[in-house]
Amino acid sequence: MKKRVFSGIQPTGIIHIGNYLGAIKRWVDLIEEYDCIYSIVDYHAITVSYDPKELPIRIIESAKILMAAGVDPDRVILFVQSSVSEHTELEWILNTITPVGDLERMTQYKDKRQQNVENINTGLLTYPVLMASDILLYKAEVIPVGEDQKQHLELTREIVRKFNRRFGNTFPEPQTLLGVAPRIKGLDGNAKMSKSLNNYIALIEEKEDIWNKLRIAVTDPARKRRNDPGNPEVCNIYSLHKYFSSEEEIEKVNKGCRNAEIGCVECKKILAENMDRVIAPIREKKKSFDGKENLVREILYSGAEQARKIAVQTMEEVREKIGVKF
Ligand code: AQP
Repeated sequence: MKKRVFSGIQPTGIIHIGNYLGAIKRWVDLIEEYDCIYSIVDYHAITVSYDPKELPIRIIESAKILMAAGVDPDRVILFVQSSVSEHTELEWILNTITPVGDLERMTQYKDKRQQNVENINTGLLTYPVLMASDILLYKAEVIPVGEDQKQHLELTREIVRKFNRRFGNTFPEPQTLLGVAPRIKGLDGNAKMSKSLNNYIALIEEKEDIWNKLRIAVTDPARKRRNDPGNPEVCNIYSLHKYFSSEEEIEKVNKGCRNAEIGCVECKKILAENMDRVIAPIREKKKSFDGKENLVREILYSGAEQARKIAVQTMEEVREKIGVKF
């Protein structure tokens, strides 16, 4: 029996290279060895302000990008969270064993509170409980995510221990599997690359846009002029080279920056070329799904059907264990 993997992504319609290197690339690498379930987690996305007319479009766009990046629906279950109502059902039950204090301590909740002062809703607080139910509904054991989700997974393990102690052994403790780059910084060179901060390069960015964004990206702030030597260790462009450029090029820009042989523009040009080499096939494949929205919908419906079969079984067991089956 293969171990089960679960992970999710919010349907913002944009997947950036942080999401890709932090999680999605791992999703794809795991397909061969594991039984993988991947979800477009729309109920997570409605905790912040959004346009209900746009959301269905974003769901489909996200599915197209995931498939273009290698999430093959013939080999994994790919579905939309809200299509399987057991997610929210299990969440309610898990809510009853999750201390409010634990949720209030979550870093993401504290950040989102500040970013959404006009709407600090309960969903922001209970987000990690829904995430726990996403995972536990499928009894997943391996969870590929970026570093920002580590704390939520620790809480999921805590919820598992509590549930199993109280109601008998039911769920395995899921393990966090960090991506190849657990925390990609945004083009501001400071914050996490993030859609809401608009400091990202999209996974389907056009070549000229990759350059336009990199051109103005922050480098070593102490390197004021072309002839100043720079420090690659504090330069975000250098850290991005590590994921897109060859060993020789990384060495070349490292040395060239330190002795001012290479300027930031040249360094960025090399990165832009290499980045485009990775992004171009994904971008083109994504375009091949454009106009085929009905096909994408069918894929997601069929994924939901497969996911539901597992979810229903888990909920049968959970209902019996917590004493509401009579
Ligand atoms: N900068 C990042 N570096 C590494 N991994 C990252 N992830 C997100 N940003 C980075 C990982 O991508 C997966 C899917 O993320 P999500 O859908 O939960 O979105 P997010 O983390 O909320 O991404 P954003 O861009 O920061 O969205 P907004 O701005 O809307 O909040 C997760 O595994 C995540 O760890």
